[in-house]
Amino acid sequence: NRIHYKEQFMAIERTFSIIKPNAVAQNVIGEIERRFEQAGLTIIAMKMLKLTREEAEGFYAEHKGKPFFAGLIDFMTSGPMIVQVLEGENAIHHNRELMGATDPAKAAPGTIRADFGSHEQVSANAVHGSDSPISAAREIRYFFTEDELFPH
Ligand code: IDP
Repeated sequence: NRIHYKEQFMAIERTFSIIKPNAVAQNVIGEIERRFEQAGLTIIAMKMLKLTREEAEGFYAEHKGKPFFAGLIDFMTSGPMIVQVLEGENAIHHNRELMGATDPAKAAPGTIRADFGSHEQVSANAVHGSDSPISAAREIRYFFTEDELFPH
């Protein structure tokens, strides 16, 4: 039946998103949120916060030891950012498409990172988005409790 079909084929997912400190400093929070909303993703949780080094290191634990790690932590603790949960069909992949490639200089034209990321500093690439369902679950839990999520 119809309901069954929808459940099976419309993968409604949640993904974790950050509007990074450089984008907050550039005053483009609204422009970035507009892109998510126009693409059909719904913001079901959000807050502004400034990470401590410990929090940033825990969040990016998988990158510990990489040459860019210290610079990434410096950048991610440099100012306030927006953490949020986006919900929608294929939200994880859809968000990654809207974001564009990690390096803003290589991101496709019209993507968030191409438009708002730094072309001098890869870490300042404007946004973060979970890369898999397992990461999404971990990252959402890192910043939000269940009662801070407001599904539509
Ligand atoms: P992603 O954010 O596109 O998933 P990851 O490889 O998971 O990319 O890297 C996490 C973050 O670390 C990136 O968003 C970027 O801010 C930073 N980063 C990744 N690679 C580099 C690099 O080569 N130089 C500086 N920063 C980097």
